[in-house]
Amino acid sequence: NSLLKNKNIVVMGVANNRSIAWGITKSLHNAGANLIFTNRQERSKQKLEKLLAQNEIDPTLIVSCDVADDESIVNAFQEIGEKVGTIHGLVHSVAFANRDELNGEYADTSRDGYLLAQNISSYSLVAVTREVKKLMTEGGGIVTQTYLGAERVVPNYNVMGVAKAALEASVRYLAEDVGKYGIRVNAVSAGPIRTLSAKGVSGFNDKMSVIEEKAPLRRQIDQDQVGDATAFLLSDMARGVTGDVLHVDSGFHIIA
Ligand code: 0WD
Repeated sequence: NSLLKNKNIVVMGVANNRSIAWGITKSLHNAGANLIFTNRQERSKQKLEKLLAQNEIDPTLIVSCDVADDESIVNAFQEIGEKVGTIHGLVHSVAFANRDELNGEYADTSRDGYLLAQNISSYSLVAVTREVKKLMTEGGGIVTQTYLGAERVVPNYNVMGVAKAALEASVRYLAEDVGKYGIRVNAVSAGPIRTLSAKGVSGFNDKMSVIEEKAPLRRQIDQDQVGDATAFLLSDMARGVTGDVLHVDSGFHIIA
């Protein structure tokens, strides 16, 4: 399809072929977008280059960006601006929390662990929006990745649930800020998908099996489903949608 033909879209957070951002990459590529990638680590960059080559996707640009570091964010988007120019879309698919705080009691979360989860998983969207909006001179779309643990208590998700709640509130406040420039900000709330990050959450397998039992569609969610929903939100088809959270979870969130 040509939903995103001639659109320049930045994808943040491809760690490997299981990453949600990789499913999104495939959907955006199929929709005809030109893709710019950011990676935190050199190791991820090498994996990404290999993946892209295997799938015959020619990246417009790959730059390094550590979202924990304002200077790194500023430099990354400056380079993107210089080498690519106008940006039409951005995918934010990064999060982090200490593994030892993704189990047990939320009340035991340390101050540092709390701030780290907020910093990488929530504040990063604010910092990135501030930089990318300068390049979205023709309007654009920003999509982040969230999870049901923001709205409900999901066992063990703990500090990350609170970070996702802040992320979803940020989506609304940012949507109001940048709406006047023709930029939309939305989130996709994906059901559980087996990725590198998901390995850190205790009891993850139980979360997956409950989807097959209880969700209206009674089947697992995969990266490609999240990819297609993200492509929709970035496209003109979703031009009337902003500040929203779209659940891609086989309908699980509607079930009591
Ligand atoms: O079930 C799941 N897997 C779900 C994940 C359900 C619903 C939502 N999500 C969310 C995650 O919370 C996250 O926001 O989707 C997003 C992507 O998660 P993923 O695809 O499950 O995880 P993974 O494949 O591990 O990718 C996470 C990325 C990695 O990319 P890089 O390029 O850095 O290797 O986040 C990255 C992580 O390293 N990341 C950072 N990127 C830049 N700066 C940083 C950082 N400081 N810290 C972590």
